[in-house]
Amino acid sequence: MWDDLYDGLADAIEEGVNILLSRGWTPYDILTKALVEGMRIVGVDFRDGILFVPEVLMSANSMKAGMSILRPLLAETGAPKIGKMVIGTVKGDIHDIGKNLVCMMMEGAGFEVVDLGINNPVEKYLDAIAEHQPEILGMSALLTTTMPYMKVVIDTLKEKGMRNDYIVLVGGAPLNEAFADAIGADAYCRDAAVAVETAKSLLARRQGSLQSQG
Ligand code: B1M
Repeated sequence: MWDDLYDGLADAIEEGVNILLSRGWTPYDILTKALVEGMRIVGVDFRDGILFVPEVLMSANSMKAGMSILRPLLAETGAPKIGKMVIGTVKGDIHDIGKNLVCMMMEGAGFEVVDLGINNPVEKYLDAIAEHQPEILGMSALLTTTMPYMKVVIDTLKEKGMRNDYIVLVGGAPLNEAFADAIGADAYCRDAAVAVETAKSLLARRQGSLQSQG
């Protein structure tokens, strides 16, 4: 499957996902061991100038084809929703595979997720949080040139006196904890599993402190 992902063969990836499911693999293992690991290999060769944008786009589309089979399976918990998150990739950035993965894992963990897609200016985030009233705001950036935009969004929340109304989680390959601290986010999430754990623990802490205030 890593080779099929590398070669951008979406049909073969769909077939591979279905074969692994029929062999009893869990959706999570297929996602992480087959798809995410395959995409990591694509990323290395993209970085090294062996693969180019059109090829990587085909790999990305194949990854999405596999993810679309897994998405309903991961979301199938039937449990009541434990919280709501609005998430989007920031302005200037069209990378969405990692963000989509975060959406899938959050849904699977029982969160309601409002996905704003890619290339979001601050207004889009503000409109969405006004409309959906989430507890969590998530932002994704994959480029060193777009990650500073997260600070624009957080600073705008501060200016409007709304910063403390939301848990702000940020993620994406070029980020780290120090960056998240520097821009005033609540936490940096290394991957989708960490995003779920962090969302759950910060939400629990927040609900605890709200209860003790009340
Ligand atoms: Co682009 N790209 N790309 N790319 N691309 C990178 C990011 C790059 C590192 C490749 C490289 O090594 N050169 C590089 C950035 C370099 C830098 O900024 N220093 C790069 C570049 C340069 C570019 C272009 C500028 C190339 C060009 O046009 N010359 C261009 C930019 C376009 C734009 O955005 N304006 C571009 C375009 C593209 C494609 C369109 C071809 C395609 C994107 C397709 C798509 O997403 N639909 C693409 C891809 C696929 C990649 C790589 C190869 C893979 C990214 C990916 O999907 N990873 C990437 C190389 C790399 O990252 N090693 C690269 C798999 C994914 C599962 O991981 O996204 O890290 P990731 O998500 C993880 C965590 O980061 C975290 O959880 C996820 C799941 O575990 N996470 C969050 C992510 N977001 C989160 C949000 C959260 C929490 C956790 O919120 C709560």
